[in-house]
Amino acid sequence: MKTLKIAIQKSGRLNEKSVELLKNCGLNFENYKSSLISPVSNFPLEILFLRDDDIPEYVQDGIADLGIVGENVIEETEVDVAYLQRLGFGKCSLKIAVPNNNDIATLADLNGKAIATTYPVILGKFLKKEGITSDIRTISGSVEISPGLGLSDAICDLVSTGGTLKSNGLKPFADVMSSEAILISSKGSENNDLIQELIQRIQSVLRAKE
Ligand code: PRT
Ligand code: ZN
Repeated sequence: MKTLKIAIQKSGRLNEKSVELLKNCGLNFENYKSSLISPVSNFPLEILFLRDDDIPEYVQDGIADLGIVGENVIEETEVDVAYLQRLGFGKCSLKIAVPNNNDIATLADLNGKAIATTYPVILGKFLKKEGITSDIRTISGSVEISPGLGLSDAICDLVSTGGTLKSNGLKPFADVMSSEAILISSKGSENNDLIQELIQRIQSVLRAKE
């Protein structure tokens, strides 16, 4: 049978839990060191270690059959992939946050305001649905410092503990989406026998954790 490929994050917030999940499924492989591909010795599978941003497209294009990535990244890249299983880790929310002292009280107050984010696609859809027209400023990182620098009136960023917002004098204002790590596959490969076998194993690991 054809060897499958699963793409997981190389390093970062999802790496450790992704590796742990696959190991708990009984898969034997070396964790990422310098090689981008690690073969599994006891299952026809290879692990690809990638930047999380690249995972949805690799899966959509069939370069990887499967991937583990945050729902936020999938939605932002607007790929067409199959959602196979929510994995219960990497939980966070994408929120609009505003400075503690400000005059933004309702969503409508965001009209004409500048919002800095690394999630312009998701934010754009949210604002459109709410009938709000803001100036979306796409930046590549350190979003939380932009209101303090006078670069924006609000931000839209991922929040888990809320500590980052707090230490930058910001408070959560509106929930845009909630997210967690998800197992995805290329469209049409969901019914592959090996993929089904892996899903079964993952589901029993998740059930054992409940
Ligand atoms: O290098 P690579 O591109 O692969 O990684 P990355 O730096 O883009 O992503 P990484 O590792 O930071 O996050 C990977 C995924 O983890 C995200 O896409 C989310 O699905 C998920 N996740 C869960 C989070 C958080 N929680 C989170 N808190 N991703 C980022 N954050 C950041 C947030 O952007 C903010 O800067 O943490 C800060 C807020 O955290 P709190 O705890 O202070 O609220
Ligand atoms: Zn990334």
